[in-house]
Amino acid sequence: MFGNVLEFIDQHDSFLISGHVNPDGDCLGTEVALYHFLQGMGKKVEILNADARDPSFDFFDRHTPLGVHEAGTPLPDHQVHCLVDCHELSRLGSVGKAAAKMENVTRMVVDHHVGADCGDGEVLLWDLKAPSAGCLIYELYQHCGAQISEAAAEGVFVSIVSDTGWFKYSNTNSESLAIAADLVAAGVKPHHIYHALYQRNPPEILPVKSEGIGKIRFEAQGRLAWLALDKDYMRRVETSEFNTDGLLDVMREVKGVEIVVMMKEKATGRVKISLRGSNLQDVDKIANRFGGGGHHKASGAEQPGPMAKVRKELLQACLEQLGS
Ligand SMILES: [Mn+2]
Repeated sequence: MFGNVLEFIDQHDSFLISGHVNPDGDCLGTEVALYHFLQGMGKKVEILNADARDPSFDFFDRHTPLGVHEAGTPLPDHQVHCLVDCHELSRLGSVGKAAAKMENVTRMVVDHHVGADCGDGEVLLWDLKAPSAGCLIYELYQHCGAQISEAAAEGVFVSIVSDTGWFKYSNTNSESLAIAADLVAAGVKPHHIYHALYQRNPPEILPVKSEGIGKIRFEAQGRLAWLALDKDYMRRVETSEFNTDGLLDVMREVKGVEIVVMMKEKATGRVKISLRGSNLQDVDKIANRFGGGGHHKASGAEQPGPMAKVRKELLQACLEQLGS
């Protein structure tokens, strides 16, 4: 796989890199690492996402321009479009719509999510067993024997800690730890990254967080934890810049919980679904039933709404999976 991809990269000059909507640490970190890898090979590279990065990722700006697409405008010229941490144009938001209109572009997938056949890619750097998409860029460096730069190492490190929950999840293995050790040797400072990501909250998020915790509910003798966040609450989340992923962790911390569900109502009324499973539960199967997907232990979907309908159907599907 890596040999073919390197050969393909060799034969092309200009690359556009885009990740999924609401880019997370794996998505952004992988983009950053791939950007520097391609630049190191003398390529013309640009990153363009549908959504802006979260302010906590501002440290990436030191080395890497993370461009944001203006919806409805055409994409800059490029020969290769790299789809990062996803494998379908539909995950790219406004960038995907603009990309569908481009001709003579080859799509390269850099991903580790469950999916059928090739997705929308023709060239694949796709490994379901990779702890993060960024690990695939690390492997690319290894494969061609190039020294990883500090900027690229930082990207791969953020991708790993993001997708392993700082080495807490079941995808933490000797491989992800060995890669992390190598990245630290290349100059990455884990405590700086942790501080940048999690220890710069404004005090205003605390009441929003505690209100969110108060909305957590349990079913099936505590095996299912769920949380439905309506529009009004989500507006306060946005103004306070609170990251609701923390609420998923709060639910996962409770003894006996096997499935965690978070539903967030967008301003449009659509409902974003996040699912997390314990070692006993494959939540990707539930996400698939609602038109989504991801990983076996962490998956998601989006539904048109209304919230009450989504909540009823989703909780029913979770209870069915739990056999209760
Ligand atoms: Mn990922």
